[in-house]
Amino acid sequence: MTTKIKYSLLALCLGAIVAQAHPIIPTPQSVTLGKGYFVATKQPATEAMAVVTEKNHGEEYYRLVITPQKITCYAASEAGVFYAKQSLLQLSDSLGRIPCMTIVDEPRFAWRGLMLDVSRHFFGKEVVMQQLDMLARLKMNRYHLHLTDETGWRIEIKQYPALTGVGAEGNWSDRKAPRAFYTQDDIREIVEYARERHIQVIPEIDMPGHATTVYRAYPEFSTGGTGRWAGFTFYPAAETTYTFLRNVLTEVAALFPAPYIHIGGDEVHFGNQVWKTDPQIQQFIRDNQLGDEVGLEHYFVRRACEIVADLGKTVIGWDEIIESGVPADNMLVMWWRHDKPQILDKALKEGFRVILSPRIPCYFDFVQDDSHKIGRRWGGAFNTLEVAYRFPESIQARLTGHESQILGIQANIWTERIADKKRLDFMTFPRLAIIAEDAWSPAERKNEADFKERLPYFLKYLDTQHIEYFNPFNPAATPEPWGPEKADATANG
Ligand code: TNX
Repeated sequence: MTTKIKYSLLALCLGAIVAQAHPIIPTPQSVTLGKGYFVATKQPATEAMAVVTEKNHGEEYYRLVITPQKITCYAASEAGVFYAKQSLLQLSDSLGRIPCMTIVDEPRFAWRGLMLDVSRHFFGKEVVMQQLDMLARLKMNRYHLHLTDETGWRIEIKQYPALTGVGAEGNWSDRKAPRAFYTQDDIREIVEYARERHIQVIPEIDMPGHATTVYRAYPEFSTGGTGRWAGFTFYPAAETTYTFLRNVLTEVAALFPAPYIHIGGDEVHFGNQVWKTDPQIQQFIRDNQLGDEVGLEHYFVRRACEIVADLGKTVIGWDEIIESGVPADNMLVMWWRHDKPQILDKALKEGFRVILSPRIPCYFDFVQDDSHKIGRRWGGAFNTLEVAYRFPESIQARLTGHESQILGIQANIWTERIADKKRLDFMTFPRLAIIAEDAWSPAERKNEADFKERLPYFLKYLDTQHIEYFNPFNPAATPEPWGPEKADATANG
């Protein structure tokens, strides 16, 4: 090799390293480093940022130009300006110095989400707001609240007060825990807090399964299985059930400005044994030519979709609902069964729009280190930081040709084994930062070694916010926090 070629290769490598040398998570689409610093005289440094509106860009696009003299943000909308600020906050050191550079940035996916299960264990609005702050910092824009399940109904519905009466009592680890739920005012506050951070809040009312709280509060709308599955489902064969749902969803739709309502739709077969023996249900199946209990389940989903459509919203459901016969244009699907990739293939082939949320690597109730004892594994597999970082490239072959149908990525925190904030944060961080990068940064900009260089800055930030996390650089320094023992309250402990 000639010396000249050697030097150009070296320059190329250095160029690649230098181009990445910044602490921003998720890493931007392009960064060109300049010379010197801008020194902010006021804190936060965002105060010094001038904004220039520049049309003809995506809503979330921004260009940030930092010179020793000034900081300018070019963006088409408020969202872009907001994301420029997040980058700036991550760049500013404790002396208010910001290295000169130009960033041109835009997200890879439109849907960058986090779901919190507040049914199994409830988390109050302060916790929710801190999660929203962290989502904003990481340029994420969807917050899905799993509000109802077997263990607790967590949203006030004025027309049916028993839902948050007996329905909000207890949780997964303590059946006698005092009532806990969001009032409608709490929800309004959460929604507004999220809106200020460019985050849409999506409510989920799970049906026809995972509805045991309704059995406790209004057994007339309920049926289910036997033993611990008693009351697991709504009663699918009476018009009164659908009227009840319409009334509930009408209140829900009015509280959440997001154009979506999530209706769950998962795991009905766990607890619908009574459907097989109840004469009225069997008659209903015959009268409506539904074939069998699965046909009835699909009928239920279609009815729920109609109600949501009447309310001017689009349905989201767990991947089971692609079988329901609802046209692909009318709903969004969350693919969660990582062990059933053929469901993802089918959804894409049939034209559904899909949010990628497979258990591996998107479920934060799975352990993140082999030394951790509490939390899920799947046939030995769990969600390490590396597995999370290689997503969705790890399933790229399935996505190719369907790019426009992939809305984005969402992480889900199921809380059977998470009963307090300490463990909640430990299971969330730093994996949330990884999912954020998966969802925002283009594949060709992702680089595991470089991410590991940037992550310590983020961990330091978590320290300043008193947020617990797992430290992958020194696992012994962050021992696994306590989580509740398995109870018999759900199938998924
Ligand atoms: C499956 S994901 C469930 C949840 C559990 C979770 C635990 C989904 C649609 N259903 O009810 O909490 O597994 O990992």
